[in-house]
Amino acid sequence: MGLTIKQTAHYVPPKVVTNDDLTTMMDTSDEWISSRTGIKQRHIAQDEQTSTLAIKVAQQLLEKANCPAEKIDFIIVATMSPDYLTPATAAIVQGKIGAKNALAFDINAACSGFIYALTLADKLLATYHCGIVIGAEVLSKLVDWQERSTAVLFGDGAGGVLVEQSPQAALIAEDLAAYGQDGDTLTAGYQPVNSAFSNDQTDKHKYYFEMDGRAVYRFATHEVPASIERAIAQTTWQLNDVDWFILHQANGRILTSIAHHLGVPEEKFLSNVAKYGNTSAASVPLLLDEAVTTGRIKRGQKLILSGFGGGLTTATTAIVF
Ligand code: 4VN
Repeated sequence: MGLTIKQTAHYVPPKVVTNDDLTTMMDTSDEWISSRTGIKQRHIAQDEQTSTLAIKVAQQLLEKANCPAEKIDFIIVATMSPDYLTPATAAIVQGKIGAKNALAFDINAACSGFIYALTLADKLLATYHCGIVIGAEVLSKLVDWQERSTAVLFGDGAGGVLVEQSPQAALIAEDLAAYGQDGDTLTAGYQPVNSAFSNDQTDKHKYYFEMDGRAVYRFATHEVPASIERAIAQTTWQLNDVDWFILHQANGRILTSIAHHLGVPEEKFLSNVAKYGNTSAASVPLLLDEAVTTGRIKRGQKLILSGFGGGLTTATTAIVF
């Protein structure tokens, strides 16, 4: 028994902010942003919360799968930008779509979150039958819109999958890892201690994204190929058998660098970073759904899904779609 992906869906807020739009807010240029990151635009939430995006994805999944909400046993939302610390974004989704028999919780493994959640879903499907796994982010609320080194990178969006228990396991290998000792190279959302007993004087500034870009870039180019190699080693596949690599859309140049490290043609690395920027936990399911919908990814194909980033973390799964 294992997991099979029944349906995929995505939703992004309608407002598009182009690189040129950003030049009116900070000292940057389309040339700088596109040449270093491959990003041309991003979608930004105006009135939508993270749950709003996730609910749209969940509703589409139910509709596409022709599945009544009562049949859903679990809902996992991977996010680093939840509406609240409690209730969980997944619980908000559960209430809104009327999945009255579902358990619901969020997980935070930053840019690896969706893959961590998918792997957890695989374990839950040992006893449960049907679930929804969503990656959803409104990263724009964690961005300092005066700070050009990070503001140009991130965007908002959501993607997800409806998964079912199946005798034919589709998730055939997993490799999850954490490097917490390097966690301070990528932080956002610091919650200061604020009690009658505290003297915490931490700079509020820490609420917004802070990234040692070089360190995280170096981490990604070394640890992501290693994680992919370890996942492949658990299968009967060779690297060249993989039809598509669906990686976290951190930055276009990082994808090129990872492809070179692995010795795989870059054309096998799907990308939509130009349209959406870096959407953390949402980027893998958003790319997966676009590639399925446009017919690039077909049933039976061999996929590598891989996330990497905050934590620091990496996460790879090998999937027969
Ligand atoms: C994983 C990664 C990144 C990331 C790291 C560095 C970076 C994205 C640094 C050099 C800069 C262009 C941008 Cl590898 C972010 C996350 C968070 O999701 C996860 N961009 N860059 C330049 O000057 O060229």
